[in-house]
Amino acid sequence: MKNIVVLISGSGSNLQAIMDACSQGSINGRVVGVISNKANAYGLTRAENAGIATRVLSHKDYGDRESYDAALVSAVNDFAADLVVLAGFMRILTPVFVSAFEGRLLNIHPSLLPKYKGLHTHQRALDAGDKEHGVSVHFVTAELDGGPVIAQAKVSIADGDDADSLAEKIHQQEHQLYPLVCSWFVDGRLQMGEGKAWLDGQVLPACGYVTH
Ligand code: NHR
Ligand code: GAR
Repeated sequence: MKNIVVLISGSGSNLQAIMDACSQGSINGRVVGVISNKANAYGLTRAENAGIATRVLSHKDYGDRESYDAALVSAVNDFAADLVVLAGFMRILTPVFVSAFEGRLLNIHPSLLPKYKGLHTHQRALDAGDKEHGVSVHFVTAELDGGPVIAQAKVSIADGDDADSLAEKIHQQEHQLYPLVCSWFVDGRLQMGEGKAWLDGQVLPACGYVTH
């Protein structure tokens, strides 16, 4: 059984999908700890309801990003993590954190990377007049939203869609895609090497494994 630690800042619906996939046996692992930088994140309640240990580490209690990240490294290590999953975690991580877990650190980002790195992706896709949008799971590197993409799922943008309706469509895809990628990792099928993502010994294309 592999130990998964999930970092959140908010609702934790992706955390829920991963916990559910672990209890159903579709991920060969268990969520051993959930860490939030926000004390009021609803995802903490989800974890408590599932009997999973939680920790709040507020970035406001640290003088700079590096000292926050050092505390975060030791919190994750307290859980003996094999895999670290960012699921709506909203703090940019410095190399202090990234280098401690590189190659076993994943993020889900609500855009078809390399489009729309950073925040407010749904509104930016709408403002650009895009006809499709989507979600990417990638290995986290020091470059924000710049690590190798593992998998993407697309959604179509219809007339009348707004940022909220897009967020909802994206969430539905995320809840399928993120547990799938986590299962690949804990089964030893997924690696990062030479700056690329590898699945079953094959380099994945730049847009990752594409569903749909
Ligand atoms: N850290 C590194 N080094 N690399 C990545 O790819 C990361 C990362 C940390 C978080 C998630 C990311 C996303 O998927 C993520 C990927 C937060 C911000 C941000 O600007 C940007 C991207 C992501 C997460 N955060 C502000 C900050 O100053 C705070 C914003 C807030 O609190 O609302 O850290 O989109
Ligand atoms: C997800 O849509 C995720 O892609 C996005 O936040 C949402 C979290 O939802 N991540 C980011 O924007 C990272 N900057 P959740 O808390 O319900 O899992």
